Amino acid sequence: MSRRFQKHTRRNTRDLGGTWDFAFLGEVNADTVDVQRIVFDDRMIVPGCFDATPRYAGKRGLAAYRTRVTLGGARRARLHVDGAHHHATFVFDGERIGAHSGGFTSFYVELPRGRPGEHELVVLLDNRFDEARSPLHLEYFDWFHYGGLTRGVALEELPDASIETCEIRTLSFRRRQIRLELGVSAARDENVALELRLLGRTLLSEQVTLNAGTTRITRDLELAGTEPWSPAAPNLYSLHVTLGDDDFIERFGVREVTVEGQRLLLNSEPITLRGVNRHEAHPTFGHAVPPAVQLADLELLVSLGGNFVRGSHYPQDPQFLDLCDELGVLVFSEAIAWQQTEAHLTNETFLSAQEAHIDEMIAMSVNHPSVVVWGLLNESCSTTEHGRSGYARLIQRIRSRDASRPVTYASNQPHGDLCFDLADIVCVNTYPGWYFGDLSSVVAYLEELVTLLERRAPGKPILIGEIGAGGIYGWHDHNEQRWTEEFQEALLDRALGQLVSDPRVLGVAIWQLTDCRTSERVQNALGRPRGYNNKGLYDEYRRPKLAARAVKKHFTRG
Ligand code: ADA
Repeated sequence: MSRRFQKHTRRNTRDLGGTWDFAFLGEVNADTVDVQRIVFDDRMIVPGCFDATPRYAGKRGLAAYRTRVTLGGARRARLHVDGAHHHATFVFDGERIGAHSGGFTSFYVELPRGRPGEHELVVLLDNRFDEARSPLHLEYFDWFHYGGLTRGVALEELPDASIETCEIRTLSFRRRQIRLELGVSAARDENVALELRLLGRTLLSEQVTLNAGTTRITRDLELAGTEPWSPAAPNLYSLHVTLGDDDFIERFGVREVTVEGQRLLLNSEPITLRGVNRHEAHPTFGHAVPPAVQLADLELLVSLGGNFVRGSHYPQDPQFLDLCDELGVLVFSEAIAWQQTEAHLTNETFLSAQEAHIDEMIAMSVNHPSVVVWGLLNESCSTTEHGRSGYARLIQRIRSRDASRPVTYASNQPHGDLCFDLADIVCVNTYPGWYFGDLSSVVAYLEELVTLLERRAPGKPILIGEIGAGGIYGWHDHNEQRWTEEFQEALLDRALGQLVSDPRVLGVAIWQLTDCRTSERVQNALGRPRGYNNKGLYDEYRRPKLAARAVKKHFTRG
């Protein structure tokens, strides 16, 4: 919930983070449990993950979180929830008022109207695997699904006319021209004052007519005195929108991202992407990675000469994106998925859950200049006509919500993929020397792969979305045995040596920044010696492995 800038000065908001009452209920149904009879015999930190704490480590089931909220005189109040894992039911004074499925995105829960005073808020969180209830969190995925209120909760009290959405896109970086689109809701037809301020100056001040229900307000603005945002000069500006009694502050950058042939252009200049995949996970904190660790992750990346993060395989914390905006790190923001089958891609429950999740991802990240690419459906069924229909529908959903960024997906089927034409960037995950071939074949394989991709998807930029090898921290063997740090270093040295010097390649994201815990179904852990995905450049406590040295050598040379 904590952001790197203040979001409101008029709207009454309160961070509900802190210590909440807690009860682990286990095999209990959230729809039928008698909330009044829950015995809250423990406490839990929000934001946090209950199943990353020693007492509940690895437990799956229903958990109850309780706090008290005090409402003032406003008729309308709501919760702003930044990530609830992975199915949440909201109970206000004993009444079920809302539910949400799927973690890693922000959403709102309206509270009953016109009830000033103190109230009990209970959130029932279910981290069990249930394809009907939580279709976006499946047990076979190669990461550990933690449960909890991972990124915080805030209370907002809203006036009758309020700003629901605020989206800022650059129309022309040269003319410093942006388009502001506001989504406003009003209880009745009324005229209110709209004011826009930037850099201490009033850009616009006028009366606007709102209709009862929702109104869209669009204004194109030229921002004198601003400089474009880029990795080298990550200039950020805060636009303060005041509408009647409500307000909204949004931080943004003036920058354009376009694809031109095989190149990705930022403000008309070609850029190359040198980076890592990042799971938002930590052994002590689960998915609730604290800001200090988020910043350390970015500092590690930058110290290697990297400029790019693929948020694998779900939207990253808004505060992490704030830091990317500030540090000039480019982000591939990915909707949640992992090796979805044709059955998923033709299943209405899955597809509509994806659409809702895509909408939430875009709503929460659209104003981050660091986000330069949207992604979806990691390594899913892109090789059949039915699979393609799912890709087409979801890619279209992204484009309809935001046409200002290229769209891609990471394929692991370079030969048989049938969807490359649907994407703006061709992205392939590949593990030469690890899942197939040996060290000596890595360079030749990558050369052939890029040639194949150029043929199969002519004229599109080529991104290597994952490449890497396992390496267990502290395991050494100078014969370069698999799983040693030496092997991992040798493989990345060869792979990056080839990819960084190939002008046909837009970029590469190494698998992965740090090790992460994976599914408890160890039989699915792809022959790993522990229940961890040990392919990080850093171990799970962010200690560097030898491979970081090889990465730095190549990332800092071009
Ligand atoms: C895949 C997948 C990653 C991870 C990786 C691995 O390419 O996209 O999430 O599972 O393989 O470690 O095997």
